Amino acid sequence: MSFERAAAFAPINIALSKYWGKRDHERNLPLAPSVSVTLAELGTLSVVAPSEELEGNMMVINDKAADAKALVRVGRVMRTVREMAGTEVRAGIRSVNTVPTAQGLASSASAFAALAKAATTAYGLELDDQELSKIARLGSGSATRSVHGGFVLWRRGEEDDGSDSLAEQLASAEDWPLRAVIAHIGVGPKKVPSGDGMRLSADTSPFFSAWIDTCFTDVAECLAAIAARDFERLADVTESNCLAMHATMLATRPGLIYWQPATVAVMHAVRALRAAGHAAFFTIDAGPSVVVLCEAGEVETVSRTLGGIEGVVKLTRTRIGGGAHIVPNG
Ligand code: 2P0
Repeated sequence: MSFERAAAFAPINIALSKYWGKRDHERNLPLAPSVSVTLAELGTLSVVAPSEELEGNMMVINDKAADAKALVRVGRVMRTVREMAGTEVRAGIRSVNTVPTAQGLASSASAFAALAKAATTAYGLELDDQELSKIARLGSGSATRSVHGGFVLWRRGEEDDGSDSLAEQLASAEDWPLRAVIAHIGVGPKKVPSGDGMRLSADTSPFFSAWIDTCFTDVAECLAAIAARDFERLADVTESNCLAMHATMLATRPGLIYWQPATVAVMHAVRALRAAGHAAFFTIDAGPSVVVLCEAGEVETVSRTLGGIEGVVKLTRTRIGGGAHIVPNG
């Protein structure tokens, strides 16, 4: 069998109802379902080139050799792809991010969705996007959702082998063309990787089981809001789910404090905008930066407001976009 080099791009996604807790740390199986939107433009380009001459996978991330932790995750994805393709042939892999790594904007989500798409294509596998999302999940939980564009549900699944823990699209970017303004609040790489933070929260946060229960009702609320294109309803559930996750993080021992003063200032500013009739709401992942989702007509007002907040170092405006895709000649 011959294999061919393939390049794929995948975007980042931002969760509306979040993933913070695993039932299986090897397979990245979540304790609860989650819902996200896929953002346009920011993401990862991954190039996979199978070669008979390689004895192991070679991996370069942003022009540097991948570290041991990244290689373990990449190895899980590549081993599964090789098994499905029925080959021992290894590959050279290059990954380039257009989003700062480890700042609470999900670069591992785009990286592993792009890797899954490029690797399955390079090894000649023809998978639909739900099957592809399961392979992306082996690298990083949130990557499950970046395979699809638009609004996405990652099902918890019941099976121990993860065969039913996959992502599906709920609505496309065209169905509900919201915009996003990202307020970058930079303080360098986060100290606790998400997987370690989740384990610590599960072990020590007194709110953890209530948090997981909340996710099931919040996901149902997100599905209803998205089906009805009900902005207010989506705003309310997204902000409260984000705050419930951070309450759980804060109550972890030792406390996981991802916010900076500017993070809190942005939340208050967005709340004030909404109270004044502007269609905008916030959400925050495991880092200080804030993603504000808004209607297209509000981008200018939101940008002006966030740009005036001390500690916001950069704004990125973007749209909701499509999912992982092959880049011809990439
Ligand atoms: C999310 N986060 O739903 C949540 C919100 C961070 C806060 O998914 O260990 O990097 O690779 O499965 O996917 C970050 O977790 O963790 C994450 P792993 P991942 O987007």
